[in-house]
Amino acid sequence: MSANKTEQYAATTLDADRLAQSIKRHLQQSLGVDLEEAGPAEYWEALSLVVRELGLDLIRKTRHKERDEKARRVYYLSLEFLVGRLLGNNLHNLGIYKQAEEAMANLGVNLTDVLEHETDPALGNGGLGRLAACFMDSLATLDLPAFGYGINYRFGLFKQDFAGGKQVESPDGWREESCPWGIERPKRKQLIKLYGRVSERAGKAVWEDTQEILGMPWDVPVTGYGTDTVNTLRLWESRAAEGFDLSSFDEGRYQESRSGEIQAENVSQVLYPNDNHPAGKELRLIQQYFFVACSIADLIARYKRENGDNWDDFAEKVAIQLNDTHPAIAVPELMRILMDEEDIVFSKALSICREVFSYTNHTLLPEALEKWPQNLITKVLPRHMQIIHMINYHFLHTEVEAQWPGDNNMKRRLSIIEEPERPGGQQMVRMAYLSVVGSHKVNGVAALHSGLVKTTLFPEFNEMWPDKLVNVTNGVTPRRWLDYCNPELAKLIDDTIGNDGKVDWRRNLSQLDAINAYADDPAFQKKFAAIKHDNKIRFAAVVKELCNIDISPDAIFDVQIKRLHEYKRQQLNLLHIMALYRRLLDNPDLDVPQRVFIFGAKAAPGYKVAKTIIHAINRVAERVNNDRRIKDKLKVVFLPNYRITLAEKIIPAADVSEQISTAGFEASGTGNMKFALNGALTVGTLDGANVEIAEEVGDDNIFIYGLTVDEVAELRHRGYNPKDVYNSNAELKAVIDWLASGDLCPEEPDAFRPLVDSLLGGDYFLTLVDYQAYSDAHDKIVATWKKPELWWKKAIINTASMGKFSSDRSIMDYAKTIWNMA
Ligand code: 7GP
Repeated sequence: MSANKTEQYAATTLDADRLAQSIKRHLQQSLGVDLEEAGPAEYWEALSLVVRELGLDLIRKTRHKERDEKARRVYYLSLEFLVGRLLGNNLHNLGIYKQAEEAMANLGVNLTDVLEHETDPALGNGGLGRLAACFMDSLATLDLPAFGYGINYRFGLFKQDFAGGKQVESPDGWREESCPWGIERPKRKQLIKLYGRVSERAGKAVWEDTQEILGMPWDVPVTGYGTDTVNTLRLWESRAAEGFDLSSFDEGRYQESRSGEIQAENVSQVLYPNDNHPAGKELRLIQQYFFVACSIADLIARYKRENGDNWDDFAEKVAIQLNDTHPAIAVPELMRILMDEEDIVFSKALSICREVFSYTNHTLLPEALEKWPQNLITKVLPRHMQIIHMINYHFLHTEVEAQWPGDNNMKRRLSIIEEPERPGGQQMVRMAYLSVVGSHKVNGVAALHSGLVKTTLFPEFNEMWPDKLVNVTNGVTPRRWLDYCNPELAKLIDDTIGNDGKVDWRRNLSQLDAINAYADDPAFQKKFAAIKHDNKIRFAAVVKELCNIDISPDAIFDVQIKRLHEYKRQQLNLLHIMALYRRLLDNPDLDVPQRVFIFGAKAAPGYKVAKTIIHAINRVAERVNNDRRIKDKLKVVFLPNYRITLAEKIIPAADVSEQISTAGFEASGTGNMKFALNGALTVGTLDGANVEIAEEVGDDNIFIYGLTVDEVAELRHRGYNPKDVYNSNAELKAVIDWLASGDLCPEEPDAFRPLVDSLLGGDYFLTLVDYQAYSDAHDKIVATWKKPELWWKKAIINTASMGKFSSDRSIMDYAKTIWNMA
């Protein structure tokens, strides 16, 4: 590992003067802009080009080094990479942030303003996509040879606005702004096939009469912190293959004449906006196959360039991580290449696949587990469907048979192909089973979740292959989520525990532990609290600008930011806010601190109840924020268009972190880690990584409430009627009745019906059951807030105890237990 090499590299070539010269050169010669005309946007682009140059140079060197060392590479296949803004992060990682600041100042511009001109590449939905981005950062920081492979969507996750409190979506054409980070690499383009049919010639399967589309790679350099290593995120864009007949376009009959054929450009057009829910559309399957086929062909070509045609070493050189089941079609794709193009027999091909692939599961939600109709796969990828049958046959009749001889029921249960429940139903391909059967390791993303993967999701697989299912607890990169987003706190930590090579918490987060010694120190508490206050002032200005709401930095900032989903239970937060408001109306002189409840969340455009929850929160916010009777004791803010850039501003300003999912539903969560790292106290259920956060910070320093996984199971077993809770809790009944009354939305009195019906008609996510415990937990929060020395002690302990949750630790776990790379 190369401690300060980059700093040396950057320092010797790029001090502030050299940087300023390069910026000017790019302004004039790359962008054709006069210095006098240049504004922050142009400066942003020019500085990005400077950093890109440096990145490309280092990518080249990284590639040479890897080629010489012939190391194993990991390929991280993911339909989503939610990278966030790149310029500031790259400057930090390359060790030239200060120089850039100085260079810009010399040019009469403020770097912070310049950085605000970058649009977020929103190439992901939520947790799964952001995790992939944190992992890319850690892989480079740890000098591990790695590629990320994904799709260069033209439209990322939609932009969100509110009209009358309702979510309104519009397309996010992020690339219409200039994006200097992606570099087109025509030399590495791929041609992939779709549709057609399979015939047999001379005993060999031939996939023919196919349509072809071209995959054009765009490479994004991924810098590591304090190292020369720069890895590549290779994102594929679909294009019409050469020779694609465009004449019918001219005749205006394009749509009809080619109906039944896909329009190549459509494939990489849009990210499907679903989180924890598959879209099930043909185009989505094509997206999956498109990026998988391009990536596998690309990595095989690299292997052959470096190692020749000998397949014996392939598994030694290549590890492929499937980020959920979205890339699962990679298993039959690699089988197809090995068998049909490389003449390797089935059993050998399967064992190569099993050495190479591993699969991460990110959800237990039954409706989120991908299944594709067999008919659809047969139509789009006929050869792959045959291969899936071959894998399934071998699996059931050799492996399952050996484990449970003669047990046909077990074969039916474990079959990759699910038989229809009712006559006339469709056969479905279970992508999770395909992924498990094709991999050597399968991991969940937090200890609790991985346990449930073993006991409830894949118990039979766990019995068959006791070493296959493992845990790798998620993590977040401390570079972006502390150093970069909370520079004042980063500096306080440096000043307190040092930053001298021996201590380097940015790369060894467990060193934060040393901060625990200061948790009781009044002087340290004062500084810690002052930083939070500063962050809150800055964030209050953002709220004023975006929402025109005044919030006081002295209030408790209580934050829930994540995708809108019933299992995440924003509705529980809402019901409690409504109750607080009513308590204040009953007694405006109630001795309570000021509180601001802050939300950020996008709902999938087709998810009705989720959209209703957004609408209801906004309507309650409007009412509460404009009611003078409660004397500003309560405010509610719903920030529009939540995204990485907003998260970076909210998290350092948060006092309370809401992690309140129904136990057993949130696989891990990663926002929970970011908040605690920045000194917010968690109110949460014993779900996902909250369990491990509680272990690290200690039960006294987290507000845990609500049913546990076992209690949830027990309650479901006993049977549960939400009306019983509703009728026995007067406060809860009153707020639900209020929601149902139409009072909050007179022009559309039934607007909140879908939410009320979901709560009273089944309450699958047990919102009502957990209501009282949640409300009690908030009372404890208020009591603690009233004792500042206690509050700040807990906050400091939270920051100090987050060492485990660095994505560097996660990546080292993968490297050791799954990729065999460390
Ligand atoms: C998320 C999980 O919901 C979240 O708990 C976890 O922290 C995150 O992945 C990273 O592991 N899942 C998704 O974002 C998702 O879309 C469906 O899952 C496949």
